Amino acid sequence: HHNSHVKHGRTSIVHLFEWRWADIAQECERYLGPNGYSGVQISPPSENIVVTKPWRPWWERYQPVSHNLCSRSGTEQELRDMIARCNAVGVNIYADAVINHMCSNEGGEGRHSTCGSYFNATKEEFPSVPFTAQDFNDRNCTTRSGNIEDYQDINQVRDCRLVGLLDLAHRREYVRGKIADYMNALIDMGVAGFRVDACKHMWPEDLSAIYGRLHNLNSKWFPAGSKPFIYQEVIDLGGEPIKACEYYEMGRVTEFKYGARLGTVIRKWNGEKLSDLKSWGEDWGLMPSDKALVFVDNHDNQRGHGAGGKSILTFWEPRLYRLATAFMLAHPYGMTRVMSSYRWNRHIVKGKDENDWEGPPSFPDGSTKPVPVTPEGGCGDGWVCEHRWHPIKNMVIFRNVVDGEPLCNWWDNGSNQIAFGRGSRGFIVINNDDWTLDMTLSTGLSGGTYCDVISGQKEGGQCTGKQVTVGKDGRAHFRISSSDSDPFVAIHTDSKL
Ligand code: AAO
Repeated sequence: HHNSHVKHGRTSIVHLFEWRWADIAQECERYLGPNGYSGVQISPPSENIVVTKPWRPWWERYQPVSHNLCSRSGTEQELRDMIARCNAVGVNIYADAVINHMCSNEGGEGRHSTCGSYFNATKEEFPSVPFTAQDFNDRNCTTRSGNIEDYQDINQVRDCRLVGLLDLAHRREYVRGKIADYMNALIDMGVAGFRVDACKHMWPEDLSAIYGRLHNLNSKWFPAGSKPFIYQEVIDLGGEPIKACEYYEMGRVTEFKYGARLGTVIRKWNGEKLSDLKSWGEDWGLMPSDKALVFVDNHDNQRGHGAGGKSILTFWEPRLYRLATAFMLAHPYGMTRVMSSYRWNRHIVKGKDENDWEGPPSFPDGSTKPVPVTPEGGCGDGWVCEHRWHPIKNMVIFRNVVDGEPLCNWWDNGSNQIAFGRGSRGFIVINNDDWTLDMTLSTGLSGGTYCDVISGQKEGGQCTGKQVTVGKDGRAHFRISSSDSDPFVAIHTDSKL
């Protein structure tokens, strides 16, 4: 389950958090395919509880009540159409699979669900699956509250309820079968794989049994015999007995240290500096590169959920965020995921965001708004679309161009100015100091004039931004003011004029 089945040498996926299926289909065709994104992580497609207190929070989608495929993102038909259209332009779909639990024990009884299915959370009855009380872990959980109370106790973490969410008993063959059926329905529709939610809270052997039941990918779009790509959400910042490495064998794993540490360096906290990144990767205690799914922020830690803490950079700090994302996309470590967010009424009181629950831009009836594209190519109506920001889009392309090339020609000033290349195909220079960078550096590129893809790009043989002249000796002069709106420059073989 480690092969991501990316097409055309593409390398980066984008999480289109809370987007409607109809919008994702259009985005694949008009933007993601043409700009070299390899895939999309979609929000959970399964039917979930409707929460009205608070009003339709984004997190209601992490409380399934059945495996029916209707949600705020759209109907099953729209989901199917989106998967086919994205596959047709070589953009893979990875579904967020919430399989650890069903809804909260306080979810009540009725049809307050996104397809109107009946359920009874108090009695643990979900007839649309069906799951009944015997399919849950209550008997295996030893805490008084029935919830996870201590992350130092492995049994609690895996057999008790995560924040009150009814915890499925994956040891049961029946439960494994139902979950596999759900994932197989998506595979047959054409998804390329899954982000599996809350894996820390499931026993690796149970997950392995479930993955073992999965179909091969749909041969309409993927080579016969392809297994679904799987990346597992495990938060391991150290300090807990459950380790990310328990999950490596079964697929990739989210590397939460990545954004936390990178954010600290770029903010220059604790005296850390960009030049420290010379040894970025396993030497920093990060997991092996071929196991890691990496990101600057995710849908949880951009709003204070999950883990990572205050150092996490997000679109709310756009200048540093672009710099962090550019570094991530230039550096060979890990498989990269770009976040694409919506704005909410962030309101931090005593360090806590009181509106961290707010759902996507929506109409008064609770339905999600479409994503309008502005004439400038950005997004409106509260959708941030970081994946369309010029430097981020162009660094996704950079990563494709330099794919497989080693990091080389590292240079730093011992402070916050760094540069490095990727074989003979690309070179990036970053200035996060408070003074101008003015240096002649070895780029590894062949002689010629290149267009900087950060301040502009090559269009019809012309450069709309800064030009960089690389001499026959591979050396080029760079000057980056610390007050540039984006204090970094990147060139690659496809940006040669
Ligand atoms: C909502 C309400 C709750 C309510 C519940 C049930 O917010 O108040 O009790 O409904 O009615 C999302 C939201 C939740 C929401 C849930 C269900 O984030 O707020 O609950 O939907 O609607 C743990 C898990 C990790 C999980 C993360 C949020 O291990 O899997 O919590 N992420 C995924 C999804 C997420 C989703 C779910 C799972 C559930 O991405 O969107 O929840 O489907 C420690 C542990 C981590 C733990 C965090 C947070 O982290 O290590 O495992 O993550 O705490 O509890 C330092 C440490 C670091 C530590 C951190 C925070 O940094 O080094 O390890 O402090 O303490």
